[in-house]
Amino acid sequence: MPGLTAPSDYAEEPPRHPALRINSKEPFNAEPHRSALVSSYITPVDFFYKRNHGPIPKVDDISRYSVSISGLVNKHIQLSMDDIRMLPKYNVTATLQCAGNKRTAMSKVRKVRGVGWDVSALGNATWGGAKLSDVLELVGIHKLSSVTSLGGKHVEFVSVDRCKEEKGGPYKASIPLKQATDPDADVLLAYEMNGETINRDHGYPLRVVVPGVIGARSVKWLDSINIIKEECQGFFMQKDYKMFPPTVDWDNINWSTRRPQMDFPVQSAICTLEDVDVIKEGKVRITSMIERDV
Ligand SMILES: Nc1nc2c(c(=O)[nH]1)N[C@H]1C(S)=C(S)[C@@H](COP(=O)(O)O)O[C@H]1N2
Ligand SMILES: [Mo]
Repeated sequence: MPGLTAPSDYAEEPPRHPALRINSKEPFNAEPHRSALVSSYITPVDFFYKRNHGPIPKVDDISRYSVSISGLVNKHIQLSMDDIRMLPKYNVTATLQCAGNKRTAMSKVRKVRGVGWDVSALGNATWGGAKLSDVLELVGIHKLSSVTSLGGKHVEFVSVDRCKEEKGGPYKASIPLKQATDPDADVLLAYEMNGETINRDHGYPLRVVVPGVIGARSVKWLDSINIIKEECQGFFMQKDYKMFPPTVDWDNINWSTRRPQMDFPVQSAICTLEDVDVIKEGKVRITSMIERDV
């Protein structure tokens, strides 16, 4: 049996906290209520939003799990979990935010496609793992390089989960090689979340975390890394997660005219109130999360 497999249906989903607001059951998409989101600076794993495009993969035998690195590099390798754990371990506290956050509110202005989210499709976690820049050195790609000797300019991450958008194929995404090889960009292959082994919903046994970039590029259940010339041609890079001016609609969209969305500022929202709450007229004191924690 291979180390990591993708179920074809939802019969073996992991348990989830009953307090989550479920936006779609299959695939499972859920977020915490606003008050739960702001109750701590580090979002507990149970309350961290879960964003999936298919059934959650399963590890049958962790000793057989490996991630391959191939493509436009001279050396192709397979790394086991032990190999990854042998590299220096970093803990990076970073906010992961889905590009679809606040979609429900946006739809009130103009209809948006996709799963509806309130304001909590984001979370702040401490991710533990190896730096991608260290991993890429194992195949001879030096720190801060933006092109390999064979012409590779992008790093593609491929999972095993089956998505209908990929016609049953796996979820995938890429980032520029320059970002992947920059130790200061803190791109991780993470095996821990908030000090514990990362759970199935969040990418067990290994996921990518790309700080500062839309959540869609932080590929979960990592199966292979490919060094490629052009950016990944997957659905979520080319036919989704792009920004267009208001003149563009579904009947006149030309996807190739825009780059995939990458950098994404963290959004703010008032979380101690729900949309239906009413407050008295007058002065209101607003306290930020950061202010509360320091
Ligand atoms: N393999 C895989 N990786 C994935 C996804 C997915 O469906 N499959 N969803 C992406 C999206 S759109 C987001 S916003 C984040 C969500 O990560 P989380 O569920 O750990 O919060 O994972 C990304 N990585
Ligand atoms: Mo997302």
